[in-house]
Parts: sequence; structure tokens; C-alpha cells
Amino acid sequence: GKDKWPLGEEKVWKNGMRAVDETVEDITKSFANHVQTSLARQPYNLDTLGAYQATALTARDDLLVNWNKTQLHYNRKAPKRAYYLSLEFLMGRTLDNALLNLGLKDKFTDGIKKLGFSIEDILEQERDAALGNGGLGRLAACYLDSSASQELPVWGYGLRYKYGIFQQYISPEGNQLEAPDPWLDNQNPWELPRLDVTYEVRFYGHADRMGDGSGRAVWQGGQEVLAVAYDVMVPGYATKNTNNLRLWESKPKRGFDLNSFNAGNYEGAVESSNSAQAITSVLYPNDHTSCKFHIGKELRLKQQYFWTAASLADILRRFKNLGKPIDDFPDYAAIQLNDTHPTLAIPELMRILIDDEDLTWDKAWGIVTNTFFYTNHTVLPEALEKWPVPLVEHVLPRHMQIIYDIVSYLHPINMPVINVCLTEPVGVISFAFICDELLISMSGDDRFFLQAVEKKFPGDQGMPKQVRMAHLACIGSRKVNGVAELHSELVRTTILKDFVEFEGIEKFGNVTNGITPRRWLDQCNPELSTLITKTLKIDNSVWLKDLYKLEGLLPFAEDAAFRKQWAAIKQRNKERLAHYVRTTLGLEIRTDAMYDVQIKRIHEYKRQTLNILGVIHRYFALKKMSAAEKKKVNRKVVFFAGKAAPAYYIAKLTIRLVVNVARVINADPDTKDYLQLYFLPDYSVSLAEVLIPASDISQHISTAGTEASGTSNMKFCLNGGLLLGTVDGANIEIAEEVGEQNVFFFGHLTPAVEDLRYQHLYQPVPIEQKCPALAAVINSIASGAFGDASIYEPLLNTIRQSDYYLITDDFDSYIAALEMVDEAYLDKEEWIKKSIRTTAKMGKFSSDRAINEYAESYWNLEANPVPANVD
Ligand code: GPU
Repeated sequence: GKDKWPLGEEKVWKNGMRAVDETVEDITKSFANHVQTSLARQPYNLDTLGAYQATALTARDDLLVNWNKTQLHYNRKAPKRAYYLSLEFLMGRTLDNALLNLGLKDKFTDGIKKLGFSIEDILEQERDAALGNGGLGRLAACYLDSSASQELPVWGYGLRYKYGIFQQYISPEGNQLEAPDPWLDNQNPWELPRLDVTYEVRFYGHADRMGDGSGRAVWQGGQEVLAVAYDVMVPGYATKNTNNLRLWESKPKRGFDLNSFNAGNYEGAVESSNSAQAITSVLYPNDHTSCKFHIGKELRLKQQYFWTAASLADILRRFKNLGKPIDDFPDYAAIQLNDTHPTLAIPELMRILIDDEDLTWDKAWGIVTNTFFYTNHTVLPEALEKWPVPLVEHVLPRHMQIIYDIVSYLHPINMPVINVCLTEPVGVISFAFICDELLISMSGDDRFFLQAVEKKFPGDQGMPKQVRMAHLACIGSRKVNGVAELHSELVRTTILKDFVEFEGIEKFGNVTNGITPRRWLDQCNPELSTLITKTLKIDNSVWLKDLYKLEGLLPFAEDAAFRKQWAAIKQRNKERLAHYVRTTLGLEIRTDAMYDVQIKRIHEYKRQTLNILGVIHRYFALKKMSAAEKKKVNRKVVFFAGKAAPAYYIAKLTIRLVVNVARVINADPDTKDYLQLYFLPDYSVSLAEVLIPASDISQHISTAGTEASGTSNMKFCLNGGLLLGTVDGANIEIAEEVGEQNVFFFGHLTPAVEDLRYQHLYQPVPIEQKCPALAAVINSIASGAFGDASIYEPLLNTIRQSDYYLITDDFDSYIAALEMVDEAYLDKEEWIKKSIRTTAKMGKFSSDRAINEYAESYWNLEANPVPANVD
């Protein structure tokens, strides 16, 4: 059978099998061996990068031993598996995390030192794997860590982008500049190419129905592209279980067209090969955008189909190896759709079941709707994915037929999967992606789509019919969930309201997001982790897997000696951040101040504008103070970081304003001892790991009802930073846990938002009258206090005109909340108590809790620990 050793002698095999490096000597031996053979280098000229590579290869061998055991174990037991389909996995660095999860950090540190290197220097050599935009992609990474740590058989499926999220530079004028992120330029030790695991994926061509009433069709012609698997090991914490993340690379099916080549048409010869490679060449940097802002972005649609088709083919192959009847598929596979990006998996599985497996429509639909689960991550209307029907018809003719068939199958309930409104207004006016700009930059392929639109809707200025992916994902899934209580309620009552009515409320649930405490405490804040372990008097592997154990810290809030240690760690984390800023930007920042941090994608709804306007307000208040008055104020350093989508004009202006306000404030001798402002460029997972532990207060100040959950709020609180926020997303649940007295809330509540927006349009009140403090700030910008005023006009106009995100409504209460923060901070001891209590109550926000909810309530999945003796 398949469990037997091949031919030769079992003893010889067993002798040859590698074990996990257990001793410092094993590690140094393996390191030296990799230097000599894998890297082909000499020890005497090994630089730090080389040392990183040898360390990574050594750790990788350990991961692979566990990875192999895990796959063997799963294959033998054949449990139900879950698959997490995400177009983004924002993994960050791997080495430190791998060593901590393996429990080998200390031994590696030791061994590396013996070899003449420092582990800190080596860790700094690694580039982030930045295959994601923000929260959605980082959530996927946390869920992989928790799945492995909870010993759940979960595989991730994504794309192996050659270029991750762009690198951000800030020009001297304060403009964001984008550069490619060639993260694979150094070899990537964390992936395993599986050049033999490939699938063919078709695009275009024609789909002909069989005409026998069966609903079957034959899809032929067009372009065929190869998907090649790359596996990334995902180690669990303090367990052998090591899961897999499979990323697909696109490759031409045939290298190049030899006929064209021989005929001298060299460009033509490689054209189709280039178009195949383009599919996985770059991550789309537009967070929270529907196709409305990349109209006809055919390449994005091709990415989505390429990835879902390859992943489904792989999942089905694995299922078929079990030899079970196809009807049992949902008992062996649960597929989680991370937002609507993988929704094409629904018509794709229908296609396979009907056209290839010859099932009836009813049977196929039954299997599909028991297999998929859909997580929604936003209710912002402009962020809901819609694909124009002519584009889908062109790229995926068979899938368009199936989508139409789904519509008519469900016709009795007449669900609006297809948006038949041709003249839908183009988004929220203040959301300043300029469609025309994007149309100009379209490729040849995209122009085909426009011609098709023109043919179908001659002279029509409006949009063609669109497939609403959230609706398709909803009807094709077993369950739908939002990512925090408030958000899930909004999903039920707004965007999917009709579906709740037709399908029943039971289908619509909530799983509040979580974060992995391994990376977001143990790894990024080692001193705090050590203090917690010492204080709780339990092994860190216990509380890091049961985060509710942090409650044991509560009584220590009353312990002055403990508070002193707690505060000293925060102080050292500030110094670490100051050191980072000194070495990367050459700037000297003070460490005897409150650190106030807002780090996230730049978006109007997240309201970085509110924050910068508040900073300006504080600056002018300081300017008016006497020296004696200033002595009494709280010193503050404000940090911003985050990327703007390259075409998001207003977001880019926001960055420009922050940078120019910083220039003025930091140079003003009247105020610079009391208020400093920094925009840290090129925000990343690794930068977050330095910023978060240093924060006293962080800002999560979205307009109520717009931030689905937020996850950095949880990270700050876990590290003892307090929260300044609106009554939105997971902020609400954080306050429920830590108590309202330990958070700073302000602003209007969700139910008020709609009326306020209506008033802005139909009963506008001048800002001078409505909010004089804000008017003064805006006028200062408009009169050139921070450089050429005309530049900021479009940004200021978003507030002066429709003010869709309620800056004018929330400004006064925001300033009041900032004052409460200052007042609270002046009482140092009380502040530290709040900080300790906050960390102590973060148990709920472990991604272990979240992933277990998915496993139990949705996937029906059980833990499968890999036994010690598996071989
Ligand atoms: N989110 Br939609 C993204 O990061 N990108 C997106 O395109 C969409 C949602 C975020 C939400 O904004 C954030 O509130 C949430 O915590 C996160 O997804 C994970 O659910």
C-alpha cells in the first residue's frame, strides 16, 4: 500500500530521515552545511544577508520535517478540510515567527552567536512578504497562524505575485511616490516550488450549450494558461502541525510560438507568453475598490478566475483521491471566500459538476451551496465588487451562462444578482477616483471591452449591466458572515436585507475578527511577553494559546512595583521606535512624550483628515499659550503611516497635508517641545511591529458604521495602548471587554449618519456657524499656513461641500475626547492601570477564538493534532 517503504530497507530509510534540530549543535551544524552546499559560500566572507539565508534554510528544514508529518497524518486520517481562499496574504516576515512557533528562538540565538552573528541583525535582513493591501490580507495571515496553532486542517490558497504592494516614498513636497516591490529578487527560502503540480486554466473562447435540455455546455478555444503551485509552510505555535499555503504562479502553456519566431516575428512569438505571465505579476494596490474604479480591468478579473479555477481543481483532485462519491464533497471540503474576490468559484464549481461530472443542476447546486461560506468585509457601497456583464461574457463565456442560469433558477424569488440598472451614478462624489483618468490608462484588452459596451448600448452614457458579486456569493454559500457585531448587523439590514428576507436570518452570522497574539505580542513585544509570563507564573505557551489567561494580570494593576515594570517596557519600546526613526529617516524624536499613533490605509472613511485637523487645532492652541501655560500641557508626538491607492487623489492630498503640517510644526521653536508630528513612509507589517508596542494612544476614528471591524485596534490594546475611537466596528466590542472607563469614545452613532448626510445636502449650515473651531483650522490651511493653499482646495472642498464622512459633525466631540486623553495621561499611575487592564481583557480578540468559531459553527471541522510518533 501507499504507507509502505519503497523497495529498499526500512532501517536505511529511517536512518536517513531528518529530525527537527533540537540542540544548539544541530543548529550550527545545519547552518554551516547550508553555507557550504546550498549557498556555495565560504564562511570567511559570509555577510549578514548570507547568514540570514543560512539561518532561514536551517529553520526551513525544521518546518519541512513537521510539514511532511502533518501532510502524512492528514492524508492517512482523511479528515474534512477547510480552504481559505484569499487574494491577499499579508504575511510580513517569516523567520522570527517560525523560530518562536518552533520553540527554537533561544537555541538559534545562541548558535548564531557562536557563529559570529547576531540574531537581531539577521532578522532585519528579511524582506516582508507584502502580498496584501491592509486589514483584509493581514487577517488572512493571522487566520493561517491560528489554524495551524489550533491543529485544524486548513489550507490557504492565493496568488504568488511577483510584486507585492508598492513601496511608498515621500517626495520633498510631500507627494506619495510608488515604486515596485521586487520581493523575490533575493531567493525566497520560505516557498517550495512544486513545478510538477500544475493545472490548465482557460480564458475567452466560446461556450456552446448542448441543446439537449441538460444545461450542459462545451467551452473551447481561447487562451490556456498554466497554474504552477508554490507551497509556503505555516507552522503552528507549540505543535508539530504545520499547514500549507499554496500560491499559484501563471505561466504560458507553451513557451512561445515557434512559428512566429521562425518567421521573424519575435515580438509576436512571445506576446501570448507575456500575457500569461502578466496574470500573477502584480498585486492590485486598490484597497476597498470595486471595478467601478478600474472599469474593465480585465487583468483583475483574470487574476480572480485563474486563482479560483486552479484552487478548485486542486481541491477536487485531493477529494477524488479519497475515492468517495462526488455527493460527499461538502463533507470533506469547506471553502471560505475571503470577501467577494473568489466568488467565481461558485459558477466554476457549477461548471465542473455539470459539464465535466455530468450532474443535474439541482444536485450540483446542492453541493455548491453546502460547500462555500462567504465573509463580507465592508458595507461601503463603492467598495462592493461588480463586474460588467460584457466583460464577464468576453473573458468567461461559460460562467456568464451559468450566472444567468442561477438567476433564472432562483427566478421565483427573483434575486437581483444582475444589476439591471444601466445608469447607476458613479459612486460617492467625494470619493475622488477619477474614472476618466483610468480610462485613458487602459490597455488594449480593456478597449475591447469598451467597444463591446458601445455595441450593446449604443450612445448610452451609463454603465452596462453588472454582476453583483456580493449577491452571487451570498446565494451560492451555506453561510454569510460579517466581521464584527455591528458590521454583521449592517450586512443583515442594509446590503443583504432582501436575502435575509428570502433565505432566513439563520444564514447570516457574525465572527468578530481576531489577531494572532504570537506575532502581535510575543514576537513584537518580547519584554512585555516575558513580564506577563513571569507574572502569571504559567508557561507562555499556555497563555499564548488561551489568551483569556491574560485576565490574571488584573490584580497587578494595583501593584506599584508591577506598574513600574510595565511603564518601563513601554518606555523602552518608545526608544526602540525613536531609534528606528533615527536610523531610517535621520530624525531625532523625543521619547519623553505621549505617543499618539494612527496607522492604516489612507481613506476618507478612516478620517486621517480629522486627525490632522485636530493636530493643527492643537498647534494653534499651543501658539496662543504663555510659557507657564505650556509647561502644564502634555507633550505629544503624533505618528501617521499608511499607503494611499495610487489613483486615490484625495488620499494622496491627505498625505501631502500631513507632511507639510509636520514641516511647519516640527520647526516652530514656540511649540516643538510640546508637539511633534511625523509621517513614517512605507508602512508595512514590520513597521507596525515597531510602532504598536510604543503607542500610548491609537486612533480608530472612522465615521460610525463604515469600518467593518478594524484589527489594529486589537493589536494596540493587546500591547497596552489605549484606544481613541468612534463607536464603530470592533471598537465597540473592545469597549465591552475593557469597560468604557478605559477607552475614549466620541462622535455620532451609526443610526444618525444617514440623516446628517441628508442635512448636509438639503439644509447645509456654514462651517463658521456649525463648528467655528474647525472653520479656523480650515481657514488657516486655506490661507497658506502650510504651503500653497490651492493644492489643498480639493481636499478642503470634500469637507466644505457634501462632507460625506461627517468631519463637521464630529470635530467638536473629537477635540473634547483628545482633551480627555490629555487629562487622563497627566495622572500617570491611573493611566498605567488602564493600560494593564486593557491588555488583561484582550482574550476575546485572539484569532484562535475567531478561527475556532469558523471551525465549529461554519465548517464543522475538528482539530487533528499530529502525534509525536508519526513517520
Ligand atoms: N478591508 Br472590503 C480591507 O482591508 N480591504 C478591503 O478591501 C475591504 C475590507 C478590511 C476592513 O476595512 C476592516 O474593517 C476589517 O477589519 C478587515 O478588512 C478585516 O476584516
